[in-house]
Formats: sequence, C-alpha cells, structure tokens
Amino acid sequence: MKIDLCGIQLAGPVLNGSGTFDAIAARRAFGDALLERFPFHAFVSKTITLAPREGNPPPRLWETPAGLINSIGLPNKGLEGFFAHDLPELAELPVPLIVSVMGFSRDELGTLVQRAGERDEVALIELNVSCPNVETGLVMGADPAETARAVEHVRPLTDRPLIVKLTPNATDPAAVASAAEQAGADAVSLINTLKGMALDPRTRQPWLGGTTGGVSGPAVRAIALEQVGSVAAAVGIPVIGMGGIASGRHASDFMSAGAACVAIGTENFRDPAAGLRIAAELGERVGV
Ligand code: RRO
Repeated sequence: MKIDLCGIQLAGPVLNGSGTFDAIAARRAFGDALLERFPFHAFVSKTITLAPREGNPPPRLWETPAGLINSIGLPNKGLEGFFAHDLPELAELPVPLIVSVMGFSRDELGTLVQRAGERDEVALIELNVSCPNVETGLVMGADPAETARAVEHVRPLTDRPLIVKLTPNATDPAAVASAAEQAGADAVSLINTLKGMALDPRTRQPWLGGTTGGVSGPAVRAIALEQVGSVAAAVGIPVIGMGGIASGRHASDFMSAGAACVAIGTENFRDPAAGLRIAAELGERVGV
C-alpha cells in the first residue's frame, strides 16, 4: 500500500505518534535488526523546542484501566542539541523523517521551522500546537485563529510540507483543521492527548508531577475516531489519524473514517514491534 504523503513517498501508511517511540534507544537495544524490520513507514521525532528542557518533575506516568496519562513536559536537547546528537542517528533510519517542533511564541516556531527545513535529512515538519503539558497552560491549537496565525507565520519560512498536530481539547477540532488548511498546512494529524488527572490514592493529591497530564491509549479511541472523521470531512488535505490504535482493525477504521495515514502511539510502549504487526494486519484487511 504505497502512500504519497504531501509529495513524500512512503512504503505504507503506518507512522508512530510523536514521542511514543525512541528510535535511538531502540537502535541501541536491537541493533541493525531495527533497521532491517523498522516498524513504521515514516518516523516522527519527539517534539523539540528551541532551548533545551528538563521536562516535568516525576512522576510522569499514570496507568489507567485502558491507557496512560503522561506528564512528560517536553524534555529535549533543544534545536542545536537535536542537530548535533539526534539528527545524525535519525537520518540512518530507513524511512522518511518527520521532525516535530513546538514554539512558545510564533517567532520561536518560525526559527524551528526554518532551521529544521534547511536540513536535507528532514522530509516533513510537524507543528505541535497541541501539547497539553506546558507550564503556561496555553495551547495555540485550541483556537482556530491562533492556529492560523502560527501557520501563516511559518509557511513562507520553509518549502518542507507542514503537518499541524491538532488537540482534541478544542471546542471544534474541525474548525481548527480548516483554519490550518487555509493558512497553508499540507496535512493535519490528530489526536494529541486528552487532558486528564489522577490522584495519589494515599495522599489524595495529584499523582503527576505536572498535576495534570495527557490521556492516551484505547480509552480515547472512540473520541479520536469521531474527531478524525469530522476533520477529514472538513478539509481537503491528508489527515493522519491516531488515538488508541492497537490493531489492523482499528487502523482500518481510522482509514475508513477518512485518514490517509495512521499513527501508533501508546501501543508502542506495550510492544515496540506493534507497527509491524498492525501494518501486516491492515494489509490483510485491505487485501494488499
Ligand atoms: O512531552 C509531553 O508531555 C507531551 C507532548 Br510534547 C505532547 O504533545 N503530548 C503529550 O501527551 N505529552
């Protein structure tokens, strides 16, 4: 099932959700076997910011009956650290590389997009306007006009295709998707995590170091499927669908709802080879 994603050729439609698969650690653990049987048809990096970040205080994870709540808080080496340490290793992966970026202002986002787009190793750029775990609590992607301003600002700064990663924590995700499309986005991806919270059973205080977190996994799949369907009906650009996908059946549901590609997130933590299994199951379902 060959896919043309914004002019980039993929051998199939299965991606990873940003931040859910550490390809550098996996390469250390599995060696070149990882490259010979890489689980995704394109690889999305963990979101990077301009300056390095430590991330949120621990604990950073809570397991729910059907998934996770994370409060990771964007730990990363910053743009220069990413270029120096991560990009050379990610460039060795056998699939196109999508770099995920997040700015705390439009100017920061512009710098990230421009600099990432100058690198030959980077095939596409994903704008993460939907992280639930930032100190300000402000999420650009919750508002159509804010999202459009961000995309309009960065659009002239690169010729790389731009994917806008949408939040489910918006009143009308389809309106945000349309605003992104009109502002020049080449694709949208959704869903990021849903805002949630867990309490420490002993102290009755928030368990997560960041107080609240993002809910993912099977618990969010029905919500994600509905949002992918309504976004796909509203835009003409490709939609990358994700949210609790754990089987080929789930992946084919998202594609039936209008997704051109799917991404695997929380399931990667349970099974790092989930992408291979899901791609095979999907292939059997659609007869390729
Ligand atoms: O790092 C995180 O805490 C995080 C990010 Br950037 C995101 O986009 N979504 C999420 O659930 N966690």
